[in-house]
Amino acid sequence: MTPQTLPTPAAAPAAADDFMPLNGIDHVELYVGNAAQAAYFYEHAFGFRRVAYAGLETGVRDRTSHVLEQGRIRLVLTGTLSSQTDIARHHALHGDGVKVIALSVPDVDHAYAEAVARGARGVQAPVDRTDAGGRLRYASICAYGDTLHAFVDRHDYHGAFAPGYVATTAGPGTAAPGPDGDDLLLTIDHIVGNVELGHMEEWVGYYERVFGMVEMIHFSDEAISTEYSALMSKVVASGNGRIKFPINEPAEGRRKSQIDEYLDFYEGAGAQHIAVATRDIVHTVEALRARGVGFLTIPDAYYDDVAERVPAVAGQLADLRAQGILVDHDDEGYLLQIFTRPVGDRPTVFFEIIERHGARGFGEGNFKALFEAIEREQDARGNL
Ligand code: TYF
Ligand code: FE
Repeated sequence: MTPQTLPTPAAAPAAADDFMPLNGIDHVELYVGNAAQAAYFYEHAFGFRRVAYAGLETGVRDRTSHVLEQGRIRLVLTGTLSSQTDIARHHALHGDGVKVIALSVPDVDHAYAEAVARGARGVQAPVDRTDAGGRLRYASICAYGDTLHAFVDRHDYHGAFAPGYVATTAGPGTAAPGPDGDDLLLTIDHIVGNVELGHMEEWVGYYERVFGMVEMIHFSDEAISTEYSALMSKVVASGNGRIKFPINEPAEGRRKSQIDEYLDFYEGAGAQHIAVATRDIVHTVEALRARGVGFLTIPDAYYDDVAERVPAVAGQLADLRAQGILVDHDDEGYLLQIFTRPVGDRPTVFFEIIERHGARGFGEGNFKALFEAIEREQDARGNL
């Protein structure tokens, strides 16, 4: 197994002018229709481990939340216990989706004050959440659509995830590690947001202004279009390179853009995909397939010129072809990637599995093959 080369962080800005230091993604919270069953799915299909739970048994009366971990990835799956909560409203409108992208910060009060001063809309002013496990500091602000960014500082907290939660290791949610006992998934590589037509620049500006993120060279400003669907995309990243947020907006095509399909079914802007890094994508995809995860299908002809395009993967070609894994390269290296089908009822949220070997891009060389695969699925959904 070749060790993965994580993207080298760009030169970090000097501490003095980094008004918004970000350690990384603390967790991603999804609001779902049935958190008990979603937890079972992420555990048994994706190989996450249950680590914490909050609900009626822990004194929480309006919701139930399951916290799952794998590698450095932490997901919180939250469902409502009544029709009268924000969770119920969010789920009725959007279906299963990402509600909170929580960022680990050294100082929640500072992060919140800076964000609000720079034009972010505050949702939750900084609060202490405390219990026997200690003190967790938390705040949140609005992002695109109904999505929030939270700021989390857990350095004084030593309990299970957060106050109100209890540690869980056994029961119906017994740990289900990968087939060889190793984690299949290591970390979140990027999280993509889909925003309405004409709003991409505004959201790129939001990340630049509020978080001090910088736009990464992605692909040209021209819309990426295939026969039917088209989109525009720009990527913002934190100065230390640990957080990458591509933002997509639909563009004119012959038929409905895949981004429009998302916006229609999500009923607004929201997180489109969570890309998770793995060290051995062939093994990971094999294991995920065996556990029932569905992936987009790529025509076999895609593999005809892969060994020429990216000689470094020639020896792995049969495995990559067998698993339908895509290959791209840039001047810094190559990457391997694959996309799941939407994971819920609506054709909205999906996952990407990515193995980087130096390349810092997002698979631009695969966009045509990938978008054609997405369009075949759109056709099957009657999306003309
Ligand atoms: O994050 C990215 O940019 C790649 C490619 O609707 C991509 O994963 C871009 C747009 C899209 C699906 C995948
Ligand atoms: Fe991606």
